[in-house]
Amino acid sequence: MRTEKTACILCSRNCGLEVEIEDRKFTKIRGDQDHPMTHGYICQKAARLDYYQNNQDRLTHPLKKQADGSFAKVSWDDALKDIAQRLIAIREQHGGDAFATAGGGGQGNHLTGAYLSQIRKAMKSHNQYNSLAQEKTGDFWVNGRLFGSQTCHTTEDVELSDFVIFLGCNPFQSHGIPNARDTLKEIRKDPNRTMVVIDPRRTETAKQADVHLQLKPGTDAYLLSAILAIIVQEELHDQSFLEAHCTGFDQVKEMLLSVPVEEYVKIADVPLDDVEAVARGYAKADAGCLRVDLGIQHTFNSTLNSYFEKLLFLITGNFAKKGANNLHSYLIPILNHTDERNPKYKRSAYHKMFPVSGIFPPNILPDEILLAGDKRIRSMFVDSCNPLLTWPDTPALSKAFESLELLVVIDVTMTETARMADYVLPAASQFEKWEFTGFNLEFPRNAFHLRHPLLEPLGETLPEAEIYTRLLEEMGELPKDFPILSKVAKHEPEFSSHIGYMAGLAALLTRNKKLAHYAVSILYRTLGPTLKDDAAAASLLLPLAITFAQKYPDAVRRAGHQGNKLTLGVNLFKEILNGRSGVIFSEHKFEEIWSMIRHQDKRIHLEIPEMLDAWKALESTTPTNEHFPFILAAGERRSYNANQIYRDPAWRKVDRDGAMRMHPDDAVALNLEKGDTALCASEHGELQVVIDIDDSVRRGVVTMPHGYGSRYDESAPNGPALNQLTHSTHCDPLIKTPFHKCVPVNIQKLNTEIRT
Ligand SMILES: Nc1nc2c(c(=O)[nH]1)N[C@H]1C(S)=C(S)[C@@H](COP(=O)(O)OP(=O)(O)OC[C@H]3O[C@@H](n4cnc5c(=O)[nH]c(N)nc54)[C@H](O)[C@@H]3O)O[C@H]1N2
Ligand SMILES: Nc1nc2c(c(=O)[nH]1)N[C@H]1C(S)=C(S)[C@@H](COP(=O)(O)OP(=O)(O)OC[C@H]3O[C@@H](n4cnc5c(=O)[nH]c(N)nc54)[C@H](O)[C@@H]3O)O[C@H]1N2
Ligand code: SF4
Ligand SMILES: [Mo]
Repeated sequence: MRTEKTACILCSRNCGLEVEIEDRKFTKIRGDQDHPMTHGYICQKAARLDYYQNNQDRLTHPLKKQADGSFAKVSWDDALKDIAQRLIAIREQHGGDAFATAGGGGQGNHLTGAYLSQIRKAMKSHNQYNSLAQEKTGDFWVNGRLFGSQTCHTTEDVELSDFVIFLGCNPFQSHGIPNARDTLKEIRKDPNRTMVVIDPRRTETAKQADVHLQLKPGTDAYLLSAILAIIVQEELHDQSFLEAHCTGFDQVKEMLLSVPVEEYVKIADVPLDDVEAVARGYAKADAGCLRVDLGIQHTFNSTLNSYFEKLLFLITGNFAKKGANNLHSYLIPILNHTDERNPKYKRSAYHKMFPVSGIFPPNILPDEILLAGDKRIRSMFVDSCNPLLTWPDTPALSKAFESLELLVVIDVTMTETARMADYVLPAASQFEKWEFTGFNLEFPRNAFHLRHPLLEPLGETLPEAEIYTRLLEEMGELPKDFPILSKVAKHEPEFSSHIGYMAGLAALLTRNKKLAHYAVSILYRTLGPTLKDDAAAASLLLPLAITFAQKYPDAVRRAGHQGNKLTLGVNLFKEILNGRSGVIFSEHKFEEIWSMIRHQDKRIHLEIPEMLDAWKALESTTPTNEHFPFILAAGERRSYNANQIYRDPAWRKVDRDGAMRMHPDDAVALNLEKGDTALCASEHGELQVVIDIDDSVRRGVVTMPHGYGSRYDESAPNGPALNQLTHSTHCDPLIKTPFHKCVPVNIQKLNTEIRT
């Protein structure tokens, strides 16, 4: 038995863990007190982490689909050779955009994305599809316009705020903020702090709030414009902040002065007094803070909602200060800036859709495969993602994947998507290799946790770094060795801080521009073998740490790292490599935020013409009708779901069926009781569900959990496979993020069992 440090990989918080290991099993799991952000905090989900590691669906060797549909074991060499040849043939016959990738990292593994992106480069493809573009790209697009770059991402200082609004998020279950349950408890206990929740359900978070605005689903755009209007009509906006830091407020103000507040509040179906109290309280707070998530992003007007949300903290000056919303810096550059007004960013072939932050939305994918004719996507790599369950419109996506000439899935387990693949390549699990997350989105202090392997890779599994590097070599894109650079790396004395190596690498990439696309794999093959504890896959952190330290030397020094211009970044790299609980890498000052704004005038541009047009065109619609009278929130976060990361249903302590929550009055009207089975049908598909009676939901609204529906060990689906009900066209017209929280459905009782 031994004890090791690592982190939980089930949500973006990646809480630090201490695990006891016996015979490849995690026998005890507790929070790591030494983790610089989470300080020992964990939630109930982490305790059952071993199911991720050890389950029947774990892959152990490469598999190739046979003519009869079954899989046969193949060697890595044969698999990679054949895949390489087929990729080259597709690129030569149809051009690079016949290839696309899906995924590239889940909640805890972003190292793989850096290696996967090189395959897109090798294929000359722009087609990056990722789950972020079915939730957050509306937010990123708005950031691009407001701050000048889609990489300007906002974060929230909830812990130090005195007036927090949780808008369309349920941090008690979904986390998303540091040490969520402790943080919520502290706000609740403190009479000088206010918590507001805006959510159609009386969630676990709402139950702790001072004010809960239980709005009608999908009406956030009305409620938010009413709140903004009250603030401006009562002159509670921060004029001096707006004058000092923003442009375009006049156009926004003009719109706000004409908002019919009472009418809009009525549409949202919440008490006007409460709305006014929230507007006034937030505008007058010393440090108001807004935290949002899927509740506004997965519903009607999602991009406009993101715009309103940001206007709210900007017009009240709740920005760039303690306890408010802020920008942050990145050690791992997970987002790009791809402004659609710049023709250099290619659009998709069929929908002519533009990427946001470099990413295309899953909602257009079925059509880009099935309907784009000669320009269609013919081949895909899917890594750390299970689109067949998690992306909208399973029937359409399934048909599309069926038609691909080559589908390769890289995963740790056999998934619904993997079952459709021509090749399934087994990755070592996140506890069998070096890994990290790029979800380090905090300000002013930010931490990074490089996790070391705790176990040997299972069977023939390989880390993605090795899989993709070998594939590039097989494709003839990357020489098998770089003798001079390897020699420099090997013989450079420790005290020289990799200066000779970095100079050698820069010289190589300048001489051979094409190789610059593969810098990550070159680092892996040359610097990698010289790093202790076989940390080769993490060698890309050297240039990233150097770049970060050059950009923010003061923030790195404030975080406790030392060194001169040449050595500061290298020292940061070394501390990251050696730290087992994670390290603080930056400590910013609030005034540094202004230099993070990317507009040349360093101001925030409040006027976004597309959003003002969408605002003018706001039209109150009722999604339900006589055939589909209920609104289904398709994808709720609960105590025992964690995306599709676990496959063995035994991990769930409660809610094994992933029951549908329904208001007691609706249940009576449908003659349903707790535990009954019913048929839930949308216009596009149907699912059998188990009913739970719950008065936390509004009448006419039902909810089902995300993260169910997998066919573990080839068994029947475990709970609702929600995306059988969703459709790819039910999405934001501009950014194409799905309206999962607002799916019109009908519900019919199935069993006729008579109870006594
Ligand atoms: N337990 C658990 N935690 C998770 C995950 C998980 O699968 N399980 N997944 C992780 C991931 S990938 C993500 S993106 C986050 C998501 O985290 P959240 O967004 O916080 O989670 P959800 O429960 O999907 O949705 C949040 C809330 O939106 C509300 N809502 C529904 N419709 C509307 C509406 O029209 N307006 C408003 N204002 N609210 C609405 C719902 O009632 C719900 O309480 O969670 C992360 N954490
Ligand atoms: N209807 C509906 N659909 C939704 C949602 C919803 O609320 N409603 N939520 C959406 C949201 S917000 C998100 S973020 C997505 C999430 O959905 P996905 O992007 O599909 O991500 P995960 O479910 O986390 O899938 C992770 C996959 O990665 C694999 N994996 C784990 N570790 C590794 C590793 O080290 N290497 C490799 N190669 N693979 C690994 C797991 O086995 C699993 O198959 O789902 C979305 N889908
Ligand atoms: S699920 Fe999220 S909040 Fe819970 S322990 Fe894991 S990382 Fe932390
Ligand atoms: Mo997500």
